[in-house]
Amino acid sequence: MSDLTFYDYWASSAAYRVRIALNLKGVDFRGVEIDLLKGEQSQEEFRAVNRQGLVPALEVDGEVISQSLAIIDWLDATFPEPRLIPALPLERARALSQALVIGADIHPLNNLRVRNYLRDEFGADREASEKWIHHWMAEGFAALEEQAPDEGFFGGASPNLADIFLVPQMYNARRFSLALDMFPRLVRIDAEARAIDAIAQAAPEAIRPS
Ligand SMILES: N[C@@H](CCC(=O)N[C@@H](CS)C(=O)NCC(=O)O)C(=O)O
Repeated sequence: MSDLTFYDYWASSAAYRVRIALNLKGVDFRGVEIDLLKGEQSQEEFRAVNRQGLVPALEVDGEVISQSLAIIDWLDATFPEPRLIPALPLERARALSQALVIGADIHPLNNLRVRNYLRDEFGADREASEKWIHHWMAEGFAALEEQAPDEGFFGGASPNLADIFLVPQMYNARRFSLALDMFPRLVRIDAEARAIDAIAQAAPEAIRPS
């Protein structure tokens, strides 16, 4: 059994994806909190772990995996049950494509360092920043809403990679007060996923240090 150290931050939605995968698979790990608001991600100690200065990162027997998708892919290959990334090529491509709407096309545009850059270099105030966030989230959610099933999860009877990316992004949407009435299927899937114990225990409010 590998020795796993997980670099996490309670409010990080990218780390939240990995927490869900770890919990669904029931994997044991040692958690290390990197406080993004205190700037710990930019300090040398963490940069030595992940040169990008981003959470999540997973250290496996001294080897570091960064990027939530790569970490979840490693977890799925190493702890196959329950399977999160489908095996059939077309289903696999669909799940990756849906997850990447969030992981590649929504989240990176709305990340803390991007918001800070917009503020510091372009003078974006709170209102402008929120408008920016809403725009990119709504555009990605609209594409996902069209692909979302009327019942069950993106993964069918149980959550798959797409659902694992959706739940934290819906948390971000609520956090940044995006109106969600245009996305009823996403709202339903998110609520049903968060009712699953392993997913509920990965939520920011469940792990936030007091
Ligand atoms: N594509 C990366 C994104 C990682 C990322 O952006 N993490 C954010 C937290 S959600 C972070 O560490 N931000 C620190 C910063 O912006 O300074 C992944 O999926 O792991």
